[in-house]
Amino acid sequence: AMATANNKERSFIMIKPDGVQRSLIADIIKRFEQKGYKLIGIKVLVPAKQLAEAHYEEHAQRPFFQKLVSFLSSGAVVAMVWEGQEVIKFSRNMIGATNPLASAPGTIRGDFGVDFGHNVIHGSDSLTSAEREIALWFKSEELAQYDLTMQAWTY
Ligand code: FUP
Repeated sequence: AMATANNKERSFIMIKPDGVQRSLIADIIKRFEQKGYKLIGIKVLVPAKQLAEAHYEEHAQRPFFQKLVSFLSSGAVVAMVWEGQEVIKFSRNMIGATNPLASAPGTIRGDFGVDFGHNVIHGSDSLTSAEREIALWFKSEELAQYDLTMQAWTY
């Protein structure tokens, strides 16, 4: 990586209740891990309605808002923070289009998505939303700082 690159960019990634119910946790994590991104925060929770509303606040005036919020708080989610160069843009590419009928094969929604409203995963869409969402879901002490470089116990 170039010295000027921001290897510390962070994105908020969340496996939604349908993704958890369909046993996709390991597969989704594996994609980010294999690409080389660094997992610095992870937890499983059933989001309170208030948290779900805050997460989707940009959609508060949309007709589908209540459905969106009750879906997100209907079951367990896996909330994560992934770190690495261009992670926001790259994870949106890995996630694929919002409409599962339009998302390319090879993307998470293209491979697993069935329904427009239940689309398996969320990923921040900009630096501003990433910062807002990370602060909403995680305390700073829940984010780990560490290196992924080779250690003496690896070949
Ligand atoms: P995305 O960033 O791809 O998750 O999509 P959006 O932020 O546009 O939408 C957030 C969620 O609202 C999506 F998961 C799907 C849902 N949604 C609807 O249910 N109906 C709509 O018309 C638009 C979005």
